[in-house]
Amino acid sequence: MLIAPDLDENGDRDAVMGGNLVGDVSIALGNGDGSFGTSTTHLTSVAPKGLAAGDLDGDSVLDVVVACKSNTVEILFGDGAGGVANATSLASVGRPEAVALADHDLDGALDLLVAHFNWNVLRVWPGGGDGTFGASTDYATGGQPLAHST
Ligand SMILES: [Ca+2]
Ligand SMILES: [Ca+2]
Ligand SMILES: [Ca+2]
Repeated sequence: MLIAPDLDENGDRDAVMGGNLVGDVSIALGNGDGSFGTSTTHLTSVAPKGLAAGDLDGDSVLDVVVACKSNTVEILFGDGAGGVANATSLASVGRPEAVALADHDLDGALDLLVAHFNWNVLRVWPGGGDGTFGASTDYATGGQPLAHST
């Protein structure tokens, strides 16, 4: 999985990649000329699959959400300089695979939508807008959802 948000807000896209075996996320900052600088790596739970970027704590800096097959959803809060800090994690079950950020309940704060492959469930955590999440709600899906878009 690879996404390309502008994490350090310099106007060019950066690469965020999940490392399946070790359980990590690599961030390579774009140089603005099509090349990338040295990547930095952040450990996560094993088998990160889904990635999404959005501002979850209201500081106007993009944060990265990682759905790990080992039943956690991890939030890496961006520091605005291309790094991430103060990671937090939400426990889940049923092999989270795909993640999206959208304001599902239209309260102005991004919510976390996670498709679970083994469980046939879309689990939605309502975002508080300050980096916290409320109690999740589950929605039944078809068999083995791998990805969804908003
Ligand atoms: Ca950038
Ligand atoms: Ca943020
Ligand atoms: Ca919301």
